[in-house]
Amino acid sequence: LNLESDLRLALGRNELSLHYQPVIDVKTGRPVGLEAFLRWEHPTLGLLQPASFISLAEDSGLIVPIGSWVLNQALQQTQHWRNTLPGAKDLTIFVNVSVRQLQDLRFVDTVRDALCTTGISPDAVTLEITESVLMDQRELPTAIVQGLHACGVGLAIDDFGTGYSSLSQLRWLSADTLKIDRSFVSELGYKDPSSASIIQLILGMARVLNLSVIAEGVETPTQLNQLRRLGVRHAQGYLWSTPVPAHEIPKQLQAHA
Ligand code: G
Ligand code: G
Ligand code: MN
Ligand code: NA
Repeated sequence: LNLESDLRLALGRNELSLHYQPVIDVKTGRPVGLEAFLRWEHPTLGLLQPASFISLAEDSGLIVPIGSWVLNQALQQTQHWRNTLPGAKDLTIFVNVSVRQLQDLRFVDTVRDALCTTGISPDAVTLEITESVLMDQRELPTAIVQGLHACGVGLAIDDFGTGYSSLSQLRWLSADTLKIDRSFVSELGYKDPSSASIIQLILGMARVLNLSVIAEGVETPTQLNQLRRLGVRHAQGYLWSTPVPAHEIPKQLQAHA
């Protein structure tokens, strides 16, 4: 078994797919966006989660062609839903990108091409970058950050609160959205009030920097109520849905249309 040579063939063999998890407006309970998650249907190992192959894809450089496929697939699918499903015309899409993709100077062209080919509005698209990337700013070329802003797509900082980004780094990246790491959400409701304080701090910072906030990993009604009380407006998590295959999305969106 050589996972790397299998992954090299996976794209051409149509073994990759995307699952989608709704992002919910907690005031209305309606899905307003989707986050795309990569899956690999391996010929003998079955359905693989990204944890078992993303670092392989990054180390081998295969993340570049795979990431380009992810972007095109997610944007095309979302634009199709925006055009065909009732109540979905403003649906947004969140796409995870690895630092390895952001270091390839062709990445901005990949994004621009995907926007052109699919015709989706750049306002509807946000790229997620994990916070740890900001720890070393040299990892993220300024030309790419500027190029992405010029394309008009949004940038979100994923797993926020687990890395070490400074306010000046946040301002430099000029992100639009902070995604609160699910570790803070999962601790809500226990006796230790520190995760609620951290979430309050993140919300205050987001207000000052004019950023949107999404809470990740919401699993219980208690967590949702606490988040509402703290003033969180958008959330995602198993409370509403796990990431699901594309064919299940229309009925999820229509249930709320
Ligand atoms: O879907 P979840 O199962 O197991 O995802 C695990 C991790 O893999 C997450 O950190 C997520 O950001 C990352 N991931 C999921 N899909 C993609 C993708 O399409 N591209 C990249 N670069 N990372 C992804
Ligand atoms: O891209 P990111 O690193 O944020 O990936 C989020 C990961 O968390 C994915 O693997 C996704 O499947 C998973 N996830 C999404 N919602 C929940 C949840 O409510 N609880 C838990 N435990 N995991 C979740
Ligand atoms: Mn993410
Ligand atoms: Na995250």
